[in-house]
Amino acid sequence: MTKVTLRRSMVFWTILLIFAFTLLVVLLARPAQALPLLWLDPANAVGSVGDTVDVDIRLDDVTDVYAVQLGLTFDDTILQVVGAEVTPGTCPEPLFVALNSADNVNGTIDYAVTQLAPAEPCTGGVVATITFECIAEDTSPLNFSSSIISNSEGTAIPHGSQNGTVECQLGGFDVIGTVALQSWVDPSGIAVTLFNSSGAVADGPDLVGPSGTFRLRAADVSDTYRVEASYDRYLSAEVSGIVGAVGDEFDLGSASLRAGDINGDGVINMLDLSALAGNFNKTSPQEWVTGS
Ligand SMILES: [Ca+2]
Repeated sequence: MTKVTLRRSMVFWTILLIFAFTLLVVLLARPAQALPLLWLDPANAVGSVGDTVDVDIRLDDVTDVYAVQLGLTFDDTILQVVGAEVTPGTCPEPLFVALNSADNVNGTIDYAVTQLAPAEPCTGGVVATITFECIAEDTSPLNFSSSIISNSEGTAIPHGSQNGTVECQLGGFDVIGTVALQSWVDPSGIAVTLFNSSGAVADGPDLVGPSGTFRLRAADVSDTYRVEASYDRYLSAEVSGIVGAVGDEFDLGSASLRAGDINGDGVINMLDLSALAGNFNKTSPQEWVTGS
């Protein structure tokens, strides 16, 4: 091999190498083609127990859509689908709904829909809307179990899918406060109870500790509540007309129960006073006399 041939060969390989490198850079720099995406909006929905929460099934980054069939699973101990079916969306236009059912016992949703000629193919949007009712405080996964997207030629469109969750939080509001006993340092054991407007116990009775503080849960913001604090030999105290919005903290402040209801009949009168007066100046322990 002559020197000239060798030099030409080196030049050739160098050029080839530069070309290959440039090609690699160009290929890597090219933006990735977005795959059509089937997803849930919001991906992580939040609702209150006893209330409903809407989740859209969406299809985006797609063209030429004519039909969709999909399956979803959810936790039926946390969520129920209102009406046991979903609300059809706009893509595909629900011109023929082949399947629309939610199984609230097994936690499954099945939806199949297609457009009909001469409707033009759609280009993404809301496939359907699910209205859930939150029935327990917890987070349910919301997972695609299957999905087929078809174009106007009846050919499957490759796509990705993104699962989501629905979190059910306790609705309602907290009622807080502090209770004490007149002439006594330790309020431990005072019973604090929250009643709803029907007079039923909504929360408690909670027995307070040495701090005297309490926190009760009013679950229904449309209701009006009453709190009562009681302790043996003391007059009870109450606050009524308690209302609040979700997440509120209703502070009742502090209350001191009045001492002296010896016979526990809800009034301090001569009966209590005479019982007390009859024992005036006596000390413990008294003689153990049965029936006295
Ligand atoms: Ca009394």
